[in-house]
This record gives sequence, structure tokens and C-alpha cells, in this order.
Amino acid sequence: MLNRREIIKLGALGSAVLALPVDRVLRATVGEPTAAPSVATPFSVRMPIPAVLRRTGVTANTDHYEIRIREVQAELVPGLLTTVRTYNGEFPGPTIRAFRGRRTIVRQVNELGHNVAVHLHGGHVPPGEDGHPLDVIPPGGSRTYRYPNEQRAASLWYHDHAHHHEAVNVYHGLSGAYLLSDPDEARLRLPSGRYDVPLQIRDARIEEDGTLTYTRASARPHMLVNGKERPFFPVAGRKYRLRLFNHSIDRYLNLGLSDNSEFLQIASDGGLLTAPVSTTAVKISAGERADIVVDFSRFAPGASVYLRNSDALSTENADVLRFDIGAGVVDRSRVPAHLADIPPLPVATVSRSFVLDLDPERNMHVINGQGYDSARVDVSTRLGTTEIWSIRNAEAAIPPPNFHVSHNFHTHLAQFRVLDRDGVPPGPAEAGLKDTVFVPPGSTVRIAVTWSGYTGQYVYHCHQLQHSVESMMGTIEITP
Ligand SMILES: [Cu+2]
Repeated sequence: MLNRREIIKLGALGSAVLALPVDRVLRATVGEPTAAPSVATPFSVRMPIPAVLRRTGVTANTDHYEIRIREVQAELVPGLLTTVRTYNGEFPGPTIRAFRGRRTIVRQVNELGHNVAVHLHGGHVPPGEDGHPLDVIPPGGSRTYRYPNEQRAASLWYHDHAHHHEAVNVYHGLSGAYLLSDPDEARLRLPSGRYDVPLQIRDARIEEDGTLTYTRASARPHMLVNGKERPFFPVAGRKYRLRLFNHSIDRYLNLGLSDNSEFLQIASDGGLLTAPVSTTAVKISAGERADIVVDFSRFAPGASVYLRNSDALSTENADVLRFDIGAGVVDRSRVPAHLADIPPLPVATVSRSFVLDLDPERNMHVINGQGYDSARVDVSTRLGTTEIWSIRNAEAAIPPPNFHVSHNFHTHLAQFRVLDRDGVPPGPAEAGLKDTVFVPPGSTVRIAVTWSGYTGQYVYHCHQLQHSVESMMGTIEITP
């Protein structure tokens, strides 16, 4: 069920509109968007760091939390109020800090007028705790999710996943960071505490009256970092761990520093890489994460450098965040040459193919010719099986950025390994544990995935969320 504003925005075509790609729908119903609203003086507001959620209870091995999912007005742009959907009134949601070996229990209360489901993206959790698209919290209801936190340290995130609502809900604010740490990572003495900062980056279209408009990617010029339009962030002249999250509903980001200088990538979706990778850019599609370490001591105090998206659309702002460098401070953190061991890949015994394509008759994004049907099991496997999945984007090889024909691929439950892209093994930054992988038009990505830990049904899907809304999603059932 859409709210009134969404129905108006989508041209009052009713629920059938949900089956159509948003770009086509919006072109047909509201025409080409007008020029980008000029709402913001860039870099005029300080970037907030979302508060760490306070526990409501604690036992020997468990941390308890409660979150109320509700609509509030937030100041994404100075002087404008925007109606957003939030976890606990915060945009983005509060950061949940979790620790391997301690359970996290979160009671989620739905105070919105439509269904929600909370998915822990990247989490290795039982099926009943996964926030399955049809396992929803109705309006006025509540649900308690239990996360075992038995996986390695990683920058996970939580976001809405209620089927047909996920794209609009995430776009309107239902996402937050879930930072899982462990003793192996703590021992490394990476930058920590106030020098370990999540940067939750996403696009938006904010009208001159503050309205956040759900529209196609090319009409969303505004870039938010931790809920503010192009903010600035004062940093000390030392090393920072920056956890980059792409919380956009569909665009990818190609992030680097405006002086094109090198930094270190230390982690991907599923946690630390084996070794730091020196690079000038990290590319993350919707839902992916990359942790980087930037040493600001090489800049003079008083200097500034921007975090720049070098694949920005022409309609969009490329510089998303300005770092203002302050005085140098004592820095005892380090980035060791060896970060973590990645478990060896078990021998794969099953191979499967997934073709991501547009069904021209139904004008829907589909996998292997079929749209999502919760009553159908698309893949059945035995617990503990390692499989090679070949994922092909059959759309014509139109070079990105084109968010209509780009896809990516996200598996629930499992962290996988990328084997190759069009036959070429991945670079070191993509050789760690992943839960989401970019699949550009015309390309094939092969992954190896082990289905371990839990039996039951999970989904896999394109994380360009309007595509999963349209039904680019399937069900895997893991049997004993
Ligand atoms: Cu897609």
C-alpha cells in the first residue's frame, strides 16, 4: 500500500504501477523531471556521525535494543524540513555496535501506516530473523529480531525489506549501520573510536519546499552523507578509518579523493581483506561497503580535500563531502601488512546460472525469465553445499552510468567469493568476502557461495531496489 503522496507522485495508476520499471513509469506519468532544484549551499553544514544506539538491557551474553520506526521531519538541507521514515527518529538510523560472540536482540516497533521488515544486510542469521520480504511487521505491530553475531567483524547495515515497499522505504530513510567487531580486528590497532567513522552515502531529490521525491536516478542530483546534503567534516591530521556505505537505492559510486591521492582499502562487505590495497578509487554499487584508511597527516592544516564520486551523472554533484584538515595529533594506530585470513574455498559441487534480464512482454526485471513468486522455490540445496553461481546481466552492454540496465546481486545469509568477471579474476579489493556484487550490462560474474549455518528459505535479488520491487528476486531453500 502506498501512501497518498506516493500515489500522487506515481500518477495514481494504482498498484499495477509497481510492476513497471520506475524510470518508464515516471517518464510516462510525470514526464521528464524539471531541472535540479537548487536547494543547498554546498558544504555549509557539518557532517553528523549517527549516534550509537543505547542498550535497553544487557545480560552476560546479550545486548538488547528497541527501535521505533516512525515518520519525522528532518533537516537534510539547512532551513528545509523533509518528511522522512526513520529508525528512532534518526536519519540515517542509529548505529548498532555489535560484538562477535555477543547476541544482539532488537525489538522493532512499526509506527508507520504500512508494512515494514528489517533485514540485517550481510548478517549470518536464522531465516526467521532475516527480515524476509513477506515476513513483515504490520502497522502498529512489533517484532523482535535476534542476531547471533557469530561471523567475523564487518560493516553490516540494516534496512527495510518489506516486499514492494523496500525501495521507497529505504529511499525515505530506513537504513542504518550495524558495525560488528571482534578481537582479531581489535588486535590490529586500526584507527578506532572517534577515528572510525561510517559514511553512509546516498542520492536524493529534494524539492525547494523540502519534499523528498521518489524518482529516477538521473533526476536525483542531491548527495547525502550521514543524512546531510554535501556536508563538511573536520578531521585531525592523522589516519581515519572511513566505512563507506552505498545506501542509494540503485546508483553506484566510484569514490576517491579530489586530489587523486592514494588511500588504503582494508575491508569489503564481509570484513577485512587479507592485506590493505593501495588505490585511488573504490567502486561500490547499491548496498555494497568498503572500509578505507585515509591518512590526513599528509595535508597541511587548513587544507581541504573532497570525497569525489568520479562516475557522477551530469545532473549530479560529484563532490559529496569536504574534509577540512586540522592540526596533527598523536596517532598510534597502524595498518598492518597482513589484516586477516580469508577461509579457503571449499570444493564446489554444484553449478547454477542466473540470467538477469528484462521481460519485454511484462516489462519487468526478472531472473531466468521469472519474476519473484514467494510460493515457488527457485533453488534447493543441502546445508553445507558450496556452489558456483554464474550471474549474467543480459541487458545490452550500454556503458554505465545507466541504472536502468545495470544490476547487482545480493545473497541473503551467505558471504560469497567473487571468482571472476568475464573470465578475469577479481582485483584484490574484490577478492575478500562479499554479499553484494556489481553486474554491469553485458557482463558475467561468477561467485562461489557456501550455504552453511541454517536451514530454511532465504532470498537473493538485485539490490537496485526498484528492481527487487519489480520482482528481480528468487528463493533458495536450504535443507538438512
Ligand atoms: Cu537490477
